[in-house]
Amino acid sequence: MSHHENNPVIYLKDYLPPAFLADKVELTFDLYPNQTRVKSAIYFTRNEKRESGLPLELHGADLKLISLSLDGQSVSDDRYVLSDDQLVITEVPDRFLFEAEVEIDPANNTSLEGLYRSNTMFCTQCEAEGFRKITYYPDRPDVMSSFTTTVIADKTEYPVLLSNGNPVDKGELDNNRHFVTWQDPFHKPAYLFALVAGDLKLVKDSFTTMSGREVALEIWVEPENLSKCDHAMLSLKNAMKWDEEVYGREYDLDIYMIVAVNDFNMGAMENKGLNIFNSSCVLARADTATDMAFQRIEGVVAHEYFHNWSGNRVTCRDWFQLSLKEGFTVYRDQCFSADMNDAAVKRIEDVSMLRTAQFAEDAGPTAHPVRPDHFIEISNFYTLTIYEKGSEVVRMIANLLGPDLFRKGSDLYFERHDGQAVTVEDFVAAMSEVSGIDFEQFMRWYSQAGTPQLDVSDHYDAETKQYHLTIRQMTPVTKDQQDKLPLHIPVKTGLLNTDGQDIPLILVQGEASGQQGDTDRVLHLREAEQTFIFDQIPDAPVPSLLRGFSAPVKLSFPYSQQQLLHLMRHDSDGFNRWDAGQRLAVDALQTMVSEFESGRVPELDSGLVEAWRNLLGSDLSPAILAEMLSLPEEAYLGEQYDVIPVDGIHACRRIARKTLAQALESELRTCLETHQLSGPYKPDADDIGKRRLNNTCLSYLMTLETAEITERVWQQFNQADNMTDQQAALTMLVHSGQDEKAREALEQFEQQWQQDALVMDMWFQVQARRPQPDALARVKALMSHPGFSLKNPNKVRSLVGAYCGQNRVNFHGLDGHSYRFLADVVLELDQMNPQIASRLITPLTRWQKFDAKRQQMMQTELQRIAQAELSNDLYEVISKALP
Ligand code: B3K
Ligand code: ZN
Repeated sequence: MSHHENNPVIYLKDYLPPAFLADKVELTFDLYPNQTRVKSAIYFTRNEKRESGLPLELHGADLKLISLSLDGQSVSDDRYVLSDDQLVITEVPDRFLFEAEVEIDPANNTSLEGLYRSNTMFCTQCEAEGFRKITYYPDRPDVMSSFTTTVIADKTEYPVLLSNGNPVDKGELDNNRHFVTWQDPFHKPAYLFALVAGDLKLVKDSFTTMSGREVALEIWVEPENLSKCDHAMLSLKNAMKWDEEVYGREYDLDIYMIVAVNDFNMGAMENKGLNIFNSSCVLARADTATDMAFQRIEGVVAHEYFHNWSGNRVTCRDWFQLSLKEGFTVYRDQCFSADMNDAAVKRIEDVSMLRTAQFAEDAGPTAHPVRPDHFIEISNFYTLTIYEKGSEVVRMIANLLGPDLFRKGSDLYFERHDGQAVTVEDFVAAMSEVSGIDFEQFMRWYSQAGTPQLDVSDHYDAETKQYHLTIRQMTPVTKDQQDKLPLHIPVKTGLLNTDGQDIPLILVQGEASGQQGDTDRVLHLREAEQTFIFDQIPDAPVPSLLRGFSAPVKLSFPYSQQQLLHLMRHDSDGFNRWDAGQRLAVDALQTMVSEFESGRVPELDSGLVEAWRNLLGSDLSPAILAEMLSLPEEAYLGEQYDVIPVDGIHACRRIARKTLAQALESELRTCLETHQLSGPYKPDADDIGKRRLNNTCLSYLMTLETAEITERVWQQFNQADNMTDQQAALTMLVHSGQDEKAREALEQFEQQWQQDALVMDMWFQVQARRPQPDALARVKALMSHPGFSLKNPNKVRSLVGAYCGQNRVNFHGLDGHSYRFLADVVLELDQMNPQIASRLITPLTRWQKFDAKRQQMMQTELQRIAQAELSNDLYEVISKALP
């Protein structure tokens, strides 16, 4: 564990090109669990972009140096300096061959970074700075090289030996060992290096690219998972085709491999030609995985595949540019999923997540711009801001250019920078060049943190038939930045007449994309305050603002209930139709929360009940209807307050659900009967929508707590042929007040699924989220369950993460026990896996949003953590979060 005082802040402004470039790298791994030997041969050339005479500086961590030579001569002790994280060799020539041998200990590597063991296999995770735990190397993304890798291991225990590129040699060795040599001709940074060794089984397919080349597609898994790979394989083929059609991008190697690993810090990793996946993001079968899991797998498989161009062929100059590959690739995977499924539903899901979690991050102590300008530990910057807000920034660029110019821009970017490590400026320059659009002001989206707030007001002049929209923008101060400047914000706008039809828009003041007379226009907001004037508007319209969520901002407009109902019913923009309903629900729930806080009995506005009744009688698609019937989540409601009334939100949302169920019981039952599914399970958009709608209706009805509904849910739990319905029923039973039924269901589920780690994750999660007050005791008890392990990130997330992050009413219990619990777990975890520890702590860092008593208890725990010897990761987060 390194101490923070040794690990200074790194600044973007200090960037310098590398002193040496690597032309060619040859690696040999002799794999043993505790004593793996890594031999490296690296051909270095001095970089002309830097001054002459600089020493060779290589990164290295947790390595035991065995031997070192330059051009075949061993290096004497006085020519190099070895520290905890570096090897520095002075007086080296301009070109030379560097050779080293090191020893590492994969079996004791619990950080899951570098080379480590997961069950009985060896695997790697190098992004961002994990390669330095494998051998000495300039571990920075702007050093790109070809790699040849030889893997040697026991033939019986590790029959399968994989690395990047194409296999070029293999053979038998003494002592029951064998080897395979892999060659990756594409120059890549070390963070894209990968190696896997294990007793794995193969699911094989192939894809013919648009130029007619055949690519072998391989998914490698543990034997018991062979039946769970079909969906990932189909998703991969769809993604390959989509990237050819939509971006003109073709795959480049002859083989594309995916390996499923149980112990993995994130979702997956885009290593060149050898993606390594968290098993939760590859494995799915109808009876074991929910619809949500199926869709996540489709998205993640595509995301990693799309990185082959946006990330691998064109990579980042330095880690400050992380969103260059991540924001762009998330945008690409979101568009792909929208094309494969229901686009409006996909947008609703993505925006919900952004508005709940990313907005909270952007307002909290770890707020940072899409391109940060400093960090202590880069692993802390794989955030919702880099990924999701980064994607929104690319989406805004795409919307400003339109599809044809955006494609021209991406073509130019990929062609111009193929094989290079580049910056956000290079991406935006390509977009600007093909469109002639000036992005100077827009670039502030990359440098300014915080969620902009738009306050909109309107005025209709019956005399001139003109309609005025005045928009004010303000970005709140964030912990990292005091001064905020106005942004260039695309506000896609429509106006509805009294019949609910879109009015042709003739703009006579203000800048907008599109043609005069179009029914929606993208208004270009640039000033702190600006008025847009529309001409020839026959009657006072209802504005539909920020259609499709055209910018990642909070927008307020003094809508009346009537206006929101009008939008809910008629808006031609599916996203805004949903959003109007959410605004209506937020208003109603906020009213209830004030009643609750002032000791009155909260009552749900009858206007909302009628709106929901109308929804149930409408002809909306099941998927959209399910979204529209769902009340905003507690976390989103919390975001509407400066001080979150945790208990009020929880209580009122429950009351509101029950009120709706009582008032709309017969409509909900009819809806349930109308959308029954038949035939075998299919994870397509239609069936997913129907299952979602049925389970939404059923969970409303479950609040009535009648024996008949409970029996119905119990039957679904028992008889479902798919995990979506089984898991939904389990959740309804466990979260209802009927403890006996809950216990029975959990026992049965455990009996049925105890052999399946991924299904058991759901079993842990459903209990972690249980609203009853016994939740913390249960979570603590479950940590001793044989299926739980603090070393496995999926388990930690399912139990501790789900409890602290999603069970708000219990986590924020006024006894403060949960705060202490989280601090204890994080301190223990930090010793093993700093990346997971520093993520898990998030809920405690958000103390600003709670009342004085809770604030004080949360701060006490943060201070207690700060007293300990911490990893860099946790130290950085704690030091930002402390008052
Ligand atoms: N690029 C990886 C994330 C690596 C995280 C390292 N701490 C997954 C992805 O975004 O595709
Ligand atoms: Zn990514």
